[in-house]
Amino acid sequence: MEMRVKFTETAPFVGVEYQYDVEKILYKGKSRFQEIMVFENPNFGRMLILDNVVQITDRDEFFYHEMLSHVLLHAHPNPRKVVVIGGGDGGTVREVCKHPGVEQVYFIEIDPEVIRVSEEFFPKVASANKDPRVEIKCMDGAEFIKSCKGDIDVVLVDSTDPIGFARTLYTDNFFKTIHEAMREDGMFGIQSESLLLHADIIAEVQQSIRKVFPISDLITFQTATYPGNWWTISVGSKKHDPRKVARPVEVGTRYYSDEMHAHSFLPRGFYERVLTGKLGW
Ligand code: AG3
Repeated sequence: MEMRVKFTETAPFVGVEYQYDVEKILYKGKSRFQEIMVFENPNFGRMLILDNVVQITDRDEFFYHEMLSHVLLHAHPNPRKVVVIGGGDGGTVREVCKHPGVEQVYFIEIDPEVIRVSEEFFPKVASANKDPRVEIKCMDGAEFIKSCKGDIDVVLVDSTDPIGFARTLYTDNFFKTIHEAMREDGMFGIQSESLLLHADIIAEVQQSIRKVFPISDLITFQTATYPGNWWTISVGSKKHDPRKVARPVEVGTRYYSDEMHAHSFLPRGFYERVLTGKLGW
């Protein structure tokens, strides 16, 4: 019988485990912060794994990166300065760079090894790292945000799961510093796990955002390779309604569109139940 090598993800906070066939391990190493692995799977292509948790796959990374970037960048009428925290693979920065009006992108990733490995094994994902508008800084995102002077339009937090060193990115304090770092009509989005498996985490993040921002909301979309598959991005906004497309969609995308924008948000009644933790599961 043919023996297949398997990878079993150990994602935090969940009682299910996803398992993938490993065709070939392309990279395995340890940085100052975490274990990094890249392998090839017959369905998803190359997969990037940090501390045994799936971060991206060749096949479905675009859903996540497009939804994290374009919903807010189109709800904002004129985003010029954008901060991306985390997302060392470069996928979010690549999507942000599709907007010709964006003048500056601060790419803040704590672990330089993730950037290096992604540039080597995921060149299509890391393709905008050399864009002249992109400034890469390898440091703690919370520290960087503190140093901003209120001139940021959009902040996108593309973090690993909220444990370990990513935990500080999910606190009231961090949301407050984001609020201060942005202009009077700034907007921010942070990946906030699965609606089906982590409703408690989402409610907590949403309530923290509500304490700081007048407008909060939740973007949801599907992803094959994160547990629970129904994934979320929590949104805080100072002025603009994230549900409204503020300018024409002219960027080249595979999934996001103005029609998709309308489908990105939950019906308001259901959203209120998510926010108040009354989903009943
Ligand atoms: N950011 C992490 C998404 C969370 C994945 N969680 C999980 N599989 N349990 C993805 C980085 C993409 N730029």
